[in-house]
Amino acid sequence: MKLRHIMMSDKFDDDREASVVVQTRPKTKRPPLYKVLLLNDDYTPMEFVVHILERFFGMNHAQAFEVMLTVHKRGVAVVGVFSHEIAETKVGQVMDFARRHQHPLQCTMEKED
Ligand code: TYC
Repeated sequence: MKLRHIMMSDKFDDDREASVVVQTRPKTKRPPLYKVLLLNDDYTPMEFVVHILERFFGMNHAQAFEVMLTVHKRGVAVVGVFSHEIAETKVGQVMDFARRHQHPLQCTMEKED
C-alpha cells in the first residue's frame, strides 16, 4: 500500500520538521480485459470453426454454430473476453490447432476499451 507523508506545521526547536506517515486509500485498479476475435476466411470449413468454439471457448453446439455464422457473414466476431494471459493462451490454442490442420483460420486479441 502507498504511504503518504504529511508535513506538520509543528517545528522542533532545532529546525527539524515533524512529519507523520499515513496510509492512503488503496487504489485497486482492475487489470484490463482483452477481446478474442475470430476472423472469416474463404477456406476453413464451417464445422472446423464450430469445433474450435466448442473446444476452446466452452460453447454448446447451437451457440458455436451461431457465432461461426456471425463470423462468416460479418467477417469478424468477439468470441470471448479474458485477462491478457488467458486471451493469449486462447489465441495460441486456436492458431496452433488451425495450423496443425492446415487451415488459414486467424484469431487475434484486442484490448477492451
Ligand atoms: N467462410 C468459411 C466458409 O465458408 C467459414 C468460416 C467461418 C471460416 C468462420 C472462418 O472464422 C471463420 N467455409
